[in-house]
Amino acid sequence: MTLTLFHTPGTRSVRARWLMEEMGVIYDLKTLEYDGAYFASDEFRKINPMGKIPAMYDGETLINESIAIMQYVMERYGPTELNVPATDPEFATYLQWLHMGESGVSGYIAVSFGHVSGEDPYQVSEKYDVYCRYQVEKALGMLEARLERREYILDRGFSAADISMGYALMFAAVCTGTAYTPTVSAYLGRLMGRPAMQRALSDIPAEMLSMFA
Ligand SMILES: N[C@@H](CCC(=O)N[C@@H](CS)C(=O)NCC(=O)O)C(=O)O
Repeated sequence: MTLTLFHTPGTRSVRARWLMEEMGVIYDLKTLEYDGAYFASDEFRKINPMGKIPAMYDGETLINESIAIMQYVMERYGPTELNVPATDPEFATYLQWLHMGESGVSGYIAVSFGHVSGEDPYQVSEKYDVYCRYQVEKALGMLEARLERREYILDRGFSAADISMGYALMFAAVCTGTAYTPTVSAYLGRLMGRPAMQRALSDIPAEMLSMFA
C-alpha cells in the first residue's frame, strides 16, 4: 500500500509528517498551498469531505484527523518506540497528552487565531476567544508541571505525545503569539531541534523557524 499525505506547510499535517519522518516510513507527499476556497471546493472535498488538511490515504482508505493519522501509522506501520502499549504504566498519560495536543490546545488556538486575524467568517465573540485562551492556559499549566522533572512528557522519553503537543506549541506561538515559561520554551526548543521535525518543517518560511532558534 502507498501512504499519501495531503499537506500544507505549517498546518496540522506537520504532525503526520514529523511522525513518519521519525519512524522512517515511506510516504508520498502532496503539498498544497493554504487556500480556504479550494479546501471548501467540491474538487477538494472529493479528496477530503471535511475540506481540511491533513488528509491521508493508505491505498483507498482515508483518514483525516491528525491524531488519528498518527495512531494509524504507528499501529499499521510500527512497531515504534513512539507509541505506548496499553500494558505500559504510562499508557493513560500518553493517550491524554496525545489527544491534548489537538483537542486541548490546537482546536482552541485555531478559534482564537480566526478571531484575532479577522479571518473567521463566523466571527466568534470576544468572550469565546477569552474562553479558548483560558483552556489553553490550563493545558500549558499542566504541561509545565509535567516537564518540571522530565525532558519529555513521559518518563520513558520522547513519544508521539510530544509530537502532538510540540506541533500545538509551535502553532500557538505562530498564530496567537502565545508566550511560554522557560521550562516549556526549552522543551519546545528540544523538539524543534530534532532532525525529523526539521524535515517536517523544511518548507516553512525561515523567519517563522527563526522564532524558535
Ligand atoms: N482536528 C483536525 C483539524 C484540521 C484543520 O482544521 N486543519 C486546518 C489547517 S491546520 C485546515 O485545513 N483549515 C482549513 C479550513 O478549515 O478551511 C486535525 O487535527 O486534523
